[in-house]
Amino acid sequence: MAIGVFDSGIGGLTVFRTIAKEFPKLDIYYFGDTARVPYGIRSKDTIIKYTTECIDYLVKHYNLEAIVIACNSASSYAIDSLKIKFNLPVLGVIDPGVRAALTTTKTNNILVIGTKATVNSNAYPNKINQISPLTKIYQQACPLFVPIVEEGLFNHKVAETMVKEYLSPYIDKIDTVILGCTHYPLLKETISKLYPDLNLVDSSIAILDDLRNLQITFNESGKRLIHITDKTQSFETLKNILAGNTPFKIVSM
Ligand code: DGN
Repeated sequence: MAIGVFDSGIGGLTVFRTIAKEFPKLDIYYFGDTARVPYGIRSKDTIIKYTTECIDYLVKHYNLEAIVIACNSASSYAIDSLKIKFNLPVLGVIDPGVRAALTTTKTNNILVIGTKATVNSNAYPNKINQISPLTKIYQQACPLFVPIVEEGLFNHKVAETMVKEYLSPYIDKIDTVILGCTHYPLLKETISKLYPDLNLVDSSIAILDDLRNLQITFNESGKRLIHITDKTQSFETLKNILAGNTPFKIVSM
């Protein structure tokens, strides 16, 4: 038995890496739809269609006990339909991210950053409002963060410039930032260097508790395989950083 970890591309390897480190004997099959990334600019129907096709592939090829949707854009739009379609626990990143933010904010003023799709979905504010209606929520789409990370420039001055550009309007108002995109954990160091007092919520860590709570077989052989739909330059750059020599295969959809 195993789990599947899905992302629109390779950014979800931040989640794969965290889960793999925490559960060394868990069998994990990662699927990154590198041929059709980015999902963050697509419509809800397309995000649901693409995500369903990729999960279908994993479910048909492996004996899965659960699926983790590492992609925030897919978690924002597709999670309900995936839960209906697949007869398995489907974990998204929104709920754990919200939980972690609400338990760690001291001022109850939170900034959510993500792709345009995630921000436009209002998935994070809706969830926060349900649990904590008095929390003040700001949102900011940061479309240039994904290409910066994919070019390996997350510690470069171009990253610093864009972090200032996107975050500075909120700094006096908030104490917590939800990193609502798979790629953003790689910018943690740069954000903390500029704004050391900010509390950064990394969903790849927050989701570990949800996994621990599942009745799944954590004690397998620690098999790992990465599936991609295209071998892109960004895949090679980020795979080296996030997943070392984990084997991979290219599949066509
Ligand atoms: N994986 C996407 C997300 O977390 O929203 C980012 C990449 C993309 O599809 N733009």
